[in-house]
Amino acid sequence: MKNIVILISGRGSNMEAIVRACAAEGWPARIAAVISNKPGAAGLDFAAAHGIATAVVDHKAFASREDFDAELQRVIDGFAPDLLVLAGFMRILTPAFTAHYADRMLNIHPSLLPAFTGLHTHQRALEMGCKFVGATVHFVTAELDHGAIVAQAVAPVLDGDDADALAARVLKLEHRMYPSAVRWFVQGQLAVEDGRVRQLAGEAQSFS
Ligand code: NHR
Ligand code: GAR
Repeated sequence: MKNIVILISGRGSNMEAIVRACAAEGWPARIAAVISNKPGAAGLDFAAAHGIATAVVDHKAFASREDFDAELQRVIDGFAPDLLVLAGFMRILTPAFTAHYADRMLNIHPSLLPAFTGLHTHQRALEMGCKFVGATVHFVTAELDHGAIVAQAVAPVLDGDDADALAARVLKLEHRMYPSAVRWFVQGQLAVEDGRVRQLAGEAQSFS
């Protein structure tokens, strides 16, 4: 039984999708904890209501990123994670932290990486006149939004779309894609070779 720890900063709808899929599909895993850097994050209420351990490590309480990351790592490791999942987690993590969880930390980013790393991705895609937007599940490394790509989802940009409309359209795809990617990891169905990720059971790594 593998232990999954999920980091959130807010609503936590991707965390919720993973929690529900883990239970409904009988993964060989359990959600050991949901941890937020923001006190009062709505996702914490969902996790607690589903009997999942929760914790808050408030980044504002620390003098440096290094100090925050060290405490966050200490709290996370108390749950013996096999996999660390970033789900709307909004703090850039230090190289020491990402090295500690190398090859066992995933993130979902709301763009088709390597396009639009960083923040405000849908607004930037609109401003560039993009005809598709999407999301990427990737392994997390010290280099921001640059880890090996596990899966991607794509959605069209329609007339009249604003960033919120795009985010809502992509979020529906995220809620299908991220649980699949986490399941593949805990089932040992991912192979990483030369920075490219293969799904070993023939499941599609693209969603639309
Ligand atoms: N850390 C590392 N080292 N590598 C990655 O790939 C990471 C990461 C931490 C978070 C999520 C990422 C996203 O999917 C993520 C990937 C926050 C920022 C950011 O600029 C950028 C990318 C992501 C998350 N955060 C600001 C900061 O100063 C704060 C922004 C805010 O609070 O709203 O940390 O988008
Ligand atoms: C999701 O769309 C995710 O792709 C994005 O924020 C949303 C989180 O929603 N993640 C980031 O922007 C990470 N920097 P959720 O909290 O409901 O899962």
